[in-house]
Amino acid sequence: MRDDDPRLPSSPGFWRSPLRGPWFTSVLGVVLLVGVTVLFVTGLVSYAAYNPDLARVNDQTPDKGILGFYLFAWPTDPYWLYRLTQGLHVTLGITLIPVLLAKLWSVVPRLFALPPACSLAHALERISLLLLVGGGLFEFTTGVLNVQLDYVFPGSFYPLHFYGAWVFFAAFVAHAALKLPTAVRSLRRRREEHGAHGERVSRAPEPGELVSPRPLPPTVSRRGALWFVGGASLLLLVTTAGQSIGGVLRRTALLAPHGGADPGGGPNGFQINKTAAYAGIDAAETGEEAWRLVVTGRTGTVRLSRAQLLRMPLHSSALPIACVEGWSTQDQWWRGVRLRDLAALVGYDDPPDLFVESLQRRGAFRRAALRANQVADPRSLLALYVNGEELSPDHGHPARIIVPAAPGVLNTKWVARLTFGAL
Ligand SMILES: Nc1nc2c(c(=O)[nH]1)N[C@H]1C(S)=C(S)[C@@H](COP(=O)(O)O)O[C@H]1N2
Ligand SMILES: [Mo]
Repeated sequence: MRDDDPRLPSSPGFWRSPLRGPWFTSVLGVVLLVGVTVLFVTGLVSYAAYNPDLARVNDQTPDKGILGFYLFAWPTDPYWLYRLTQGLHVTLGITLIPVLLAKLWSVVPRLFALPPACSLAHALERISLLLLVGGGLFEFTTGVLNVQLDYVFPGSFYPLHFYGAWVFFAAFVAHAALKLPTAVRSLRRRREEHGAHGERVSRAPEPGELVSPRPLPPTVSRRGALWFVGGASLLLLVTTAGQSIGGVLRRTALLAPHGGADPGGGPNGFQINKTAAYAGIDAAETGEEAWRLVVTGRTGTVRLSRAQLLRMPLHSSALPIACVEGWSTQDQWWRGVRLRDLAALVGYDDPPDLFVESLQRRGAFRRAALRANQVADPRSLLALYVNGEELSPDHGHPARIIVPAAPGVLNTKWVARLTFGAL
């Protein structure tokens, strides 16, 4: 068998699409260069929003070590910050899927090229490509599975997606640095082939290894193929973005997950993540008789009934819920007791960090840690009402946390216990 036997994928003659070529690959590459960079940055930023460095409960990524070098105290302003960063992260990630697939398709002959390596430098380059392609597929797959299938890797999604992101992005930077000059050259060359009004001036065949030596007759132009990829991305965009915008546009989010719990209408009629039934919340524990909020701090522990909480000063704030999965609600009017007033009750004029525990006995999100700046914000509440009505069981009755700009997962529902300063 010879190396150039066109029946073998290792032979350039095996690959016959007339679309493959440096221009096609470069256009897709430049789109990904911008897109993946935005994904990486919004991903890191959204990770910081979890307070992963605050306590083991929020995040179990072990030994993130120097990879956590950039972590910072997530602000509470603007109050829609996480809604923006995570909406962008998820929506852009989904929108880029066709571009990623087209890019991989456009270079697939390279994957089979033999010999596997002709020099050490070449071997290193091919290993970096393995990390690039593997890392890219891994990040996109885990991201989509997490959004669509509701945490298939319970608890372990964060470390997987986080470590994967660093591997992928490191390989991505190396690849971009190596290939950008070639990409720019082939894009420029293509432009020079077109006159001032876009008419074709010359049609020299494109050089480069990606071009098939024995192409089949074209059924679509390269430009047409790009329109097709762009159209697929656009379709994903318009069927996804609605979940982050919320309100009536949520209905356009055909690809949004969680058709499951229908929030119904009325004041509590907005997106529900986990229902009370799912979380195993027993109505007997949440009733006026049984439920007590246990607040612990410097001066000891106090137990408050709902009636006692209602005698404290009540405040309102308009805040959204924005989930890591990319969906958000529009602003809802929450009413309840300020977290900093509860901190003052147990001896803190200057609120410290806060550890929140729910009535829920199992499940990843039954507890969360909030940072002092989040507790101190006057809009941060232990909410008892939403939009003028008592919280529904599914939205966390009798009381839930709501904090500006925080990821939904920190807005603990069915709160049972608040521990200030214990972190
Ligand atoms: N106790 C408890 N609180 C919880 C959760 C949970 O599963 N259990 N889910 C969190 C997540 S991931 C989100 S996005 C929000 C969703 O709030 P909602 O269902 O009222 O929209 O609640 C948060 N609070
Ligand atoms: Mo969430």
